[in-house]
Amino acid sequence: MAKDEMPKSDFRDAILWHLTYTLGKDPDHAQVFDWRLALSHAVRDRIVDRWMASTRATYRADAKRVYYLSMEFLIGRLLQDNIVNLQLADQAQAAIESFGLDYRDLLLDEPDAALGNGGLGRLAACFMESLATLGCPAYGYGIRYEHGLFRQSFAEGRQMEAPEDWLAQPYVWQFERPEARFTLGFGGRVVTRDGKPVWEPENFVQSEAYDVPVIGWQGAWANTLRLWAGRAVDPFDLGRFNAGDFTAAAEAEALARTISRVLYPEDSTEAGKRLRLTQEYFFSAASIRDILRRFEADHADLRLLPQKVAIQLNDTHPAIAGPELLRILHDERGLPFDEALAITRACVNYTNHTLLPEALESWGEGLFGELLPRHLQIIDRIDAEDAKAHPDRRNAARGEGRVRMGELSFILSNRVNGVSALHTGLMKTTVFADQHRIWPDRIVNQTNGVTPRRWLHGCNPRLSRLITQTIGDGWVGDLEQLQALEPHAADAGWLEQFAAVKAANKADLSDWARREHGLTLNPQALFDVQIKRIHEYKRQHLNILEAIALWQEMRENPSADWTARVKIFGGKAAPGYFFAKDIIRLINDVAGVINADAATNEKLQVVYLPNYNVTLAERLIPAADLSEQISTAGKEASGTGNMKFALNGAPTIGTLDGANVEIRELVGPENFFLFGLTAEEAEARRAVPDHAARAVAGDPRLKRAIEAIRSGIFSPGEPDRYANIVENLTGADYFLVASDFADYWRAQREVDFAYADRDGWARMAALNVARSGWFSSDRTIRGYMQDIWNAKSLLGQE
Ligand code: B1H
Repeated sequence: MAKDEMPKSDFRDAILWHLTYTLGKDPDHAQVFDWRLALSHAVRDRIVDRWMASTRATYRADAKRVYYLSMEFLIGRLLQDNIVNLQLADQAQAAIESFGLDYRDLLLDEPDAALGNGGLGRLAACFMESLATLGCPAYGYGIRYEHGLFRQSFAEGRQMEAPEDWLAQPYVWQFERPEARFTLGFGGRVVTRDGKPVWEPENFVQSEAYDVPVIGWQGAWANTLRLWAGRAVDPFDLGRFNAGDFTAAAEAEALARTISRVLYPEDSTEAGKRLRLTQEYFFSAASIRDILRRFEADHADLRLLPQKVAIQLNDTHPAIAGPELLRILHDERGLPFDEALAITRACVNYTNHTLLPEALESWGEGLFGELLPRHLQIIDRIDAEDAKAHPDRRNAARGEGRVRMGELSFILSNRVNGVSALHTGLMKTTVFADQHRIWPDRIVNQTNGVTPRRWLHGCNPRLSRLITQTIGDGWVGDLEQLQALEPHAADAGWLEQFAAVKAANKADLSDWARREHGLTLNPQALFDVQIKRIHEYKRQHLNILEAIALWQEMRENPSADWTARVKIFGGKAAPGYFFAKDIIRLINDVAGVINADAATNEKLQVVYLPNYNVTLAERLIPAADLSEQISTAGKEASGTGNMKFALNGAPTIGTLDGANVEIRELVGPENFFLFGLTAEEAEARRAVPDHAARAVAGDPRLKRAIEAIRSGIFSPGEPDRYANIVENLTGADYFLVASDFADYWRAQREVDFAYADRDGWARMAALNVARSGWFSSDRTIRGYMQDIWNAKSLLGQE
């Protein structure tokens, strides 16, 4: 094969061609890494034609475009996802195996792109895939962090953090766009010229674009994820270099690159740092300029903007996009303020993802005004206009010396949405009650969803095959078709096959855990999994307390008929969140003691897998028997892991929180292990004096478990190691761990009982699969298209 004979049709030849001419490698000396890149290039080629066709179709139709602005896109690995969506899996596997290589090894060689913290970032990635699947013309805008979320390891049970390095090797999925640069200003002052305010920034950086194509199911449509990187306007100061100051010569470039250097590892807390605000403005302003450039290429009348552009703010992190759009329309394009405000408001929408007070962004007006002086004036003017129209309005965007981003996003949005029914209801009665009274039509609900391509078809090939054999393959693009499985859940022969899939997935996980971590998991045991960020409201400490109590009871009563369990944990803590780090260490300490106890370790094991990420989730969820969704009611806005587990046949033990409520309604209360206070009861319980101390005193199991921690048996020689946790559990206990413990214990014993009936359990698990089709992010995106964006699918027009 010669270079000018680039093979189009034969996939095997295409891989060889790229290995040779793109990577310059002789097949005889190529490593897994080289083959993986060659395969990725061959796959990428097949995306590009469809990608261009989609872009052309959007131009041709002059269609409305959706712009999804998000600080985070937790995309994980893309090679398998792209292969799956192009339906190349069989060809790719055959080609790779014909070279004598292991196909899975190749897929796993790709770095896991962790440009996000958790649910919020993963949701954005699922949404991008569903937007493409549905043929909705859309762009994702975010930041091309050089370092994604840190890598986690444990040293003596403690979390250690190391920088993540996904860009240390070539990233095949990105296309650099050096021509799509914008120069962005920061700081400086606002002067008046010809009676008009003019912002004169003091510092400038450039935004450089990198595009990642996102291909939908069956390759019918592809959209663009555009990630911005910081670059200096003048990257190199030759004068300083010639004067001998070599480091200073490159200082501007180093500073500019700092903006997109690292993802803030906070999840559900607000960082409040100058660099964070700089990042937020940087990517929001670059995106707004790009959006306007694309619009103005074909339209002269800015009043048409709301017909052609829908902007979605993924939480408040890109909220400054609103004032930036308004500023450009008014200051730079010369529209009257009220018209610029009306246009902005008709384009922008805001998704709220949390009501936790510590997560609601606000900036000191000093810092804000230093960085964005003109935006501060614009925010004041918006507040003033609203005060005129609604004199009884409280909650201005600026007040008490701060700029509050939730309020700002709300008043600048056409629609504001929550991410589950319960959460949206709470928005109306708590954080946004005042706004809801004034604008009763603005808040709408869009319950989250997950893409079935990655979270069932891709990650669980055995279950995918069984489903397709049973009901055909239409479910991958239309997940509600899973309902057709329901009659089979009453068929003993089919249930046996279904149970065999889970058993095989568990065996795979056990093999991997032995290879990778030297662990021996009992594959007969119930795999009980809690994977998510570590946070007090998510209550990993409730789970580990139950493990301690169970262990104590097993020791006391060794001959009882215990259901064997493996409790599996995974998740990272924000580096500065010390309580969460204590919880990690406690789980690891407890695991050490329990797993070493020969009297119980056939019945109970505790395992904490390090460095939880998208790839590990794809491994664990198909192998899980039980899904732990045990947040304090009212605190988890939605959850999306909960949906992935149900879809993969793991029933939930959970509270009435977030989307758990909707999962329980859909799968049926008899297929869900409910426990705990409701959101309303939780609020009331907090007002009861000494609620935690009373709960502990009233529950001998809980008391004994806490005593064990206090005694130091899990921290020999250092009984005070967990004094903070113990004090919290018996004292303030804001997250009501003690109050919910007894009911959690009861529900867990119901799980034990139900799992002992293997046929009954398989039926319950199968019904979870059959009834979870509604949780596809395709359904969610259809909801946004209809209720929020007024956007149309262009499928069939490409
Ligand atoms: C969610 C966040 C979040 N809610 C601040 N809020 C961040 C807040 O870097 N920060 O400053 C990062 C993330 N993340 C999650 O969103 C909710 O807790 C989940 O319940 C929900 O499922 C998910 C997606 O809607």
